[in-house]
Amino acid sequence: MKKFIQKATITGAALLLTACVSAENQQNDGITLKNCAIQETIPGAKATGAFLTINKSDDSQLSLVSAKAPSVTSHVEIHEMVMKNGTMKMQQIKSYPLKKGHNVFKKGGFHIMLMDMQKPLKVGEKHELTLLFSDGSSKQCTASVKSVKELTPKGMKMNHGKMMNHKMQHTSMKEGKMMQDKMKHDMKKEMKKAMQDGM
Ligand SMILES: [Cu+2]
Repeated sequence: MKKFIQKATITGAALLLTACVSAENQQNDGITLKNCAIQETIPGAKATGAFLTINKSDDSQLSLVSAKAPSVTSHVEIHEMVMKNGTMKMQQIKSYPLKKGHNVFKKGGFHIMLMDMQKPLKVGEKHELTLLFSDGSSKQCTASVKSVKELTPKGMKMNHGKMMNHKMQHTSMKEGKMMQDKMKHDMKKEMKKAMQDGM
């Protein structure tokens, strides 16, 4: 009997160990990647954006922590677009908490940034994109290189208007119209620059 318990314990420990090991670098079954795409490189730019929809099927806590695109570059970051002093800027984030359902990475919003690229990407090329998650698992998709036009959301301009209105609600009435005009101007400039950088 004692021997049996010992054996059972060892088997249990071995199973646990196997489970831990296989969680590392395992394909995450709760995650589905859709519409994987990379924007063509704009002449002169060394960076471009990668976009996709990450669908999470369960309520588990999971974050996107990094991404890889070895055939494009070794320098990949996760970016968000933020309003700073009335202008739109993109900045790196360490992780992106995934909600249940669709998590959309698109132009003008959260995106994967491919940086320090050695050669330009042309429409029609395909590159492997690997996403790495907080539990050590990963998921891969094949991203097609698409044109700037194809990847720009149709309602993008409208969304910016919405964002601006939201910001205005937090601004005192005094600062009013002047700031709104300045913001419009700066945002146009920043968005233009960001687009040139590949966003
Ligand atoms: Cu970016």
